[in-house]
Amino acid sequence: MRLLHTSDWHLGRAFHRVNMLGAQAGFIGHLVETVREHAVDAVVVSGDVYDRAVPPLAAVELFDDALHRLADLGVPTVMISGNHDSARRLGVGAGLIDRAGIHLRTDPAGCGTPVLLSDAHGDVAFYGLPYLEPALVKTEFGVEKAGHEPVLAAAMDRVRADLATRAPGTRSVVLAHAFVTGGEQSDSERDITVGGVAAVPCGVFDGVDYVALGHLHGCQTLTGRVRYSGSPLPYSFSEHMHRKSMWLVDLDAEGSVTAERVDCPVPRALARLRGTLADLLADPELAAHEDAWIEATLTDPVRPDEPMARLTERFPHTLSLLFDPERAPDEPGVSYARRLADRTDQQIAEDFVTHVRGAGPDGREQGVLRDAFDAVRADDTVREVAR
Ligand SMILES: [Mn+2]
Repeated sequence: MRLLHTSDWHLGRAFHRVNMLGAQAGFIGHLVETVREHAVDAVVVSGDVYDRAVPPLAAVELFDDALHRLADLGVPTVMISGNHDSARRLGVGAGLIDRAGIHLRTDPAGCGTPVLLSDAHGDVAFYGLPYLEPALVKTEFGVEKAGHEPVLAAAMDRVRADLATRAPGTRSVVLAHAFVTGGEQSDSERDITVGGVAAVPCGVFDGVDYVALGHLHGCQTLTGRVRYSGSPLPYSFSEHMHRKSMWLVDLDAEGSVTAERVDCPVPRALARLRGTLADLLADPELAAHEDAWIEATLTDPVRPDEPMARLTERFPHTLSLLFDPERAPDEPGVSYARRLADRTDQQIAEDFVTHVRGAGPDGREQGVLRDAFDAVRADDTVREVAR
C-alpha cells in the first residue's frame, strides 16, 4: 500500500506580512497531482490543518476544496487534529464526510478504533491519535499525571490492544501530533511543554509499522518507520534551510517501509542576511537573494536612517529587519530579540523574576510558573485570546 504523509498545513497562516493562501492553494494542487501521478492509495494528514481554532473563512473554503478534490479522486484520506486546530470545530460533520472516504479523527476516545483500508495483501489499520492535551485527556486515559508521555503511552496501549484482535498479518499505521525526542524544532511550532517536559520518547510508538508524525515543521526521519513530513511551507525564517516535502511511503506485504521524499513547490526562497546596511546593499554575492523573502540583521553600530526603505530598493521582499549592533565587548546593548531567542516561556518568566527581585525563583516558585503556563496552554479560550 502506498501512502502520502503530510501535516502542518496551517491554512490561514501568514508569513510575516505575506498572505500565504495562494501558496497554500498551490500546495493543495500539488498534493492532488502527487496523489494522481504516484498512484497513492491513501493520504494521511497528521494535524494542524488550520493555524488557529477559529480560522478565517478563506482558509475554511480552501480546506473544503481540498476535501472535495481528494474525495473526487476516490483516494481515502485519514486526518487528525493538531494543537493549533480546535478538535471540536474541525470534527463537526466528521461522521458524514466519513462516507465520502475522508476520515477525520479528532476525538481522543476514538484512538483505539482504526480506519481499515485494504490491498491485495490484506488490511491496513490506520489509528488517528489527535493531538492529546495532557490536562484535558488524562481522565479519558485514566492516567494520574498530566504529561505527554503518559497520555500517548495510554493511547498507544489502546492501539496495540485493538491491533491484537485483528486478523494475523494486519499492518498498522499511526497518525500522531507530538514532539518526539530527537526531533529538531523551528520557530513556528507552538510550545507544548507540560510540567517542564515537551518531548516523548520514540519507543512509545513501538508495535506498529509506520508512524506518521505531525507538529515539527522540518521534514525528518527519527527511525525508518517514524517520520515527520514537516509543513509544506515555511512559517518562520528559522526554516530557511528546510526542504519542504511529503513522504511517499510504501508498505509491503509484511509491513516493511520504504519512503521517498516528494518536494513541495517553493513560492519564494528564504534568506537570512547579516551585515552593515552598506555591505548588504553593495555585496555582489548577495545578488542571488534579491528576489527572496529576506530577514536582515543590521550590525551597524549606529542605526542607519530609513533602513527598510533603502534595503527594499535592492531586496523588495524584505519582511523582517533586526538590529544587532556590533559594539566593543564591554558595551551593553544586546538586542531584546537576541536575548529572547532560543528561550522557553518558562525561562523568560524566571529571568523576569530575577530581574525585578534580584534573586531567581526557588523550586516552589518555578512550579507555580510552570502550572500557570500549563493552565494557559490547556485553555482553548485563553489560547485564542492570547494570539
Ligand atoms: Mn504545526
